[in-house]
Amino acid sequence: KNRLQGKLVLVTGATAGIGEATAKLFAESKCNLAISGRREERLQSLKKELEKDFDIEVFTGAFDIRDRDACGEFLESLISPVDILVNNAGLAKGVDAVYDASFDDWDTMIDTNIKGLLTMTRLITPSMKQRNSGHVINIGSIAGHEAYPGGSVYCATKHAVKAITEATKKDLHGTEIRVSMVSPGLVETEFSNVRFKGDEERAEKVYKGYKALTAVDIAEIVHFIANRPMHVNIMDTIVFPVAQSSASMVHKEA
Ligand code: NDP
Ligand code: 8X3
Repeated sequence: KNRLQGKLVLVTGATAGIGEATAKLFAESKCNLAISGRREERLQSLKKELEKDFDIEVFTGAFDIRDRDACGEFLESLISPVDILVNNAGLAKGVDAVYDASFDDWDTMIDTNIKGLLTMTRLITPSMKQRNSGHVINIGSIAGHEAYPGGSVYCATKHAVKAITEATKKDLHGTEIRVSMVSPGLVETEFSNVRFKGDEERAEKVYKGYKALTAVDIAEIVHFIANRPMHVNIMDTIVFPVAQSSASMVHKEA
């Protein structure tokens, strides 16, 4: 059953990976889309593809989610209120120990994964509250449930996403607004390329020797969560590839 047709779904970080796959699935359900990311060209080509294939409206916003004013301007440009907000934009930078890591990397992760997500939530939830309707779906991580060496700040940002999700649900207690989180393990996207700053060989190694999750695997779960009946609120889902049993236990063929 499609309960999503005609909804406006905002997906942050839709220029790659999980966000792009999620935007495509909502488009298949005949949702209108607002997609964001810094890479304008990718947004434009996704808009073109989805409008042509699904006869929907796609609004694009090429901006850095760390820029609060740009977030606000994009939302003001939308002609109808956002029904579903998928807070997906995020990244890891480096796997350095806390005594070695770069301050810039820390700022980037904190400003994007925590403050960017908070900005969008802060700007969009008032209109959801006014309409007593809406759904916020945050992309967390297994790194929001466990911490691993080299992940002090990335894991901290994802633990923050878990805390923000839980607190947002409680702030909206008694309303019809749903608040959910998806916590993936290893998903093969541009994530490791970004984490290892363009070292492709190192990035590829992360997904070698086992079948990692795909962006579509996670998009299907986001879509499933959104498409539940209005009284059903899925709070969190931890999703691993079958070869993974914890953040750092991954069974790889030699
Ligand atoms: P990708 O690198 O493939 O995609 C990340 C997306 O986030 C891109 O669209 C990128 O757009 C956007 N983004 C990053 N920084 C900014 C910024 N400053 N402003 C605007 N957009 C930004 O990675 P994934 O698809 O894997 O990551 C999506 C989410 O999933 C992240 O929150 C990540 O932490 C989480 N996650 C990923 C896992 C994995 O193993 N891959 C596992 C668990 C969680 P652009 O570069 O165009 O700005
Ligand atoms: C991304 C998954 O385990 O590489 O959130 O941190 S992990």
